[in-house]
Amino acid sequence: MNKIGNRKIVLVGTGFVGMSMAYSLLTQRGIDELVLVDVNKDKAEGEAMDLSHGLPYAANSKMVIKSGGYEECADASVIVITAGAAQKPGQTRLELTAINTQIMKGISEEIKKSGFNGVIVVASNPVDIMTYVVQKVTGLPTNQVFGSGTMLDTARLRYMIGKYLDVNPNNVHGYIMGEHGDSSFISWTNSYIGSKSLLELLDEQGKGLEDLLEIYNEVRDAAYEIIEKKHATYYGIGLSLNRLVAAILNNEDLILSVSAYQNGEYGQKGLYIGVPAIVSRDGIRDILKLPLNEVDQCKFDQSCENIEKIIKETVD
Ligand code: 6V0
Repeated sequence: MNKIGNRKIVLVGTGFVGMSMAYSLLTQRGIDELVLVDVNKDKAEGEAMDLSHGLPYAANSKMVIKSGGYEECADASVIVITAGAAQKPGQTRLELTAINTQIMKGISEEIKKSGFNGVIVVASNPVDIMTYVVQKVTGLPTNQVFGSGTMLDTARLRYMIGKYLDVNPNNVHGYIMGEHGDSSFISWTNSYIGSKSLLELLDEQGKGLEDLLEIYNEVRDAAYEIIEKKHATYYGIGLSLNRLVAAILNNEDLILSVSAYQNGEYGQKGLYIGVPAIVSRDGIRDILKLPLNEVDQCKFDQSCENIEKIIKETVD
């Protein structure tokens, strides 16, 4: 049974990404306990001390923040995994696979031993593959394990389109789908500004498709560019994970583009990949099926093929 009642979160991996999320969790009211787990115990302990000292000014000043081991997972409601090696300049996410697969296996075995039965969110890269590994090893139902997928890419897209059209990014409805990586894509025909078709709006304003393609390229290359400039990306994903945790804890039924297990919704089965999905207390409640045109369906299938190939070569 899901133990959402106790509103306890375990974060595994207290690096840049994990701590960006942890810091932003302090802006939420609904969290009772946050436990930091890291192979580097001193780091986890130091981070817990540092964060705790901000509690008098946090949304919930009575939140308990501490470092600990995997036994803390037993009664947790959500585990977020951000452990692992990060992407180096010039390195693709997929090249990280071999190292991070081993790390995910070790962590998942410990989580399984604890008897955890809540929701696991994976952010470690390559996220679609790492989520697959975590689900396989923990043996938890596929809806209870999912990845941050293309949530960050979608946030970047909404931000950039919002700026381009001068509308609030909250009114930009469109999803980056596919692998969180080079083969991701956006279904423009399923993108809306408010309830108006994005393509119709552009047509009305005499704007061309080239601008959209440029925006997509910027979204796709954003991680590479940021890593080139500051060696890592973490605030965007930290806030994305913070939003995901809230959606789970508050049973929000919020539609987000995450790495969800495929049961044929888009014609593919047996892998995790970025699609819009309804996130609630039990993890993924359902996948939103968008009517993909032939070109987009081909892109989706190709992205799945890329992921499956890597899984066969490095994981299975
Ligand atoms: P980081 O700052 O090096 O932190 C990684 C942390 O993991 C360190 O504190 C390590 O000590 C810890 N760690 C390593 N092995 C283990 C283990 N076996 N058990 C527990 N802890 C361990 O990396 P950063 O925080 O920048 O990145 C973490 C992961 O997030 C990487 O795989 C990134 O590629 C990935 N990202 C995912 C994004 C997404 O959109 N999903 C976005 C950005 C980064």
